Amino acid sequence: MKVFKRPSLTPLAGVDTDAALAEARKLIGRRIEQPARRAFLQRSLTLGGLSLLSGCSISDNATVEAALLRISRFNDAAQAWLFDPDKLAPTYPDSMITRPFPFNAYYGEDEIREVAEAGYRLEVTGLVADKRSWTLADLRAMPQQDQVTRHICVEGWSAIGKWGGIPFADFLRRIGADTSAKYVGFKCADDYYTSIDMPTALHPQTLLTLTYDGQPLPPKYGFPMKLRMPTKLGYKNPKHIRAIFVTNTYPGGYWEDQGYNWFGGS
Ligand SMILES: Nc1nc2c(c(=O)[nH]1)N[C@H]1C(S)=C(S)[C@@H](COP(=O)(O)O)O[C@H]1N2
Ligand SMILES: [Mo]
Repeated sequence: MKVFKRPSLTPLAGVDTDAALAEARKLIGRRIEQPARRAFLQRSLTLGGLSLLSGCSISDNATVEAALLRISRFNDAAQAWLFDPDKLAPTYPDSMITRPFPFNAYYGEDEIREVAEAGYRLEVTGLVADKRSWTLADLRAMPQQDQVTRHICVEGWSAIGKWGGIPFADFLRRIGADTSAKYVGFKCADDYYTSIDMPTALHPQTLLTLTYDGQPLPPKYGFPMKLRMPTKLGYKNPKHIRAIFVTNTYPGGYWEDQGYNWFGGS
């Protein structure tokens, strides 16, 4: 049985929705530079979208205000790249790493999944030429890269961390993935799952990470593997990955299937 930590969106009672949305649109207008993008976001903004963007379930005027405040505090630079598919996400010096880096999952820290290295195999299926599974040693033998980037969670926090691993585009090429396919899906050892669009999978900053801060990824950050995408919100970054598949059939995701935006970033 699944335990959902976050409340689902509640119906609106006593909320001046028109005023709230007008205010949110103003906010977006001020913050997004390109007119076409701004117009699109302003047109497509709904109260549900507002609550997804802010991680608040909107139940009264006070939470609408809290949601707006959270969005308005959203770092300007982060927002510029989050909504722009052509830009690279900012990177930071090691001195800016958030210590300790926060833990988050749909369960508490007392239930962190311990995946054993012995016997671990990464399964690869779907539209790929080479469906052999991978040991961690196989993965560590591929060329690795580091990134120090900001992770943004819809619950209203962000933190800078340092991850190392295989550029995911290299991995996809190595397994002969059909890169004209629409989706890459992920199944995790804790029953979490998510999926991303192929352009994001091929983005130069998308890494199949095996390390955190120079050490093997600890269990709380997703041992043995987390897909790290600084262009996507936290819930799109799967930890404890046990299977990767390439497909044209929409795979959804743990939070996405409960109403979180599937794109979840740029
Ligand atoms: N397998 C798995 N991956 C997951 C989650 C989860 O519950 N299970 N939570 C997601 C969310 S909402 C966030 S914010 C990040 C948290 O990563 P961290 O613990 O390294 O900060 O993991 C994401 N990936
Ligand atoms: Mo998150």
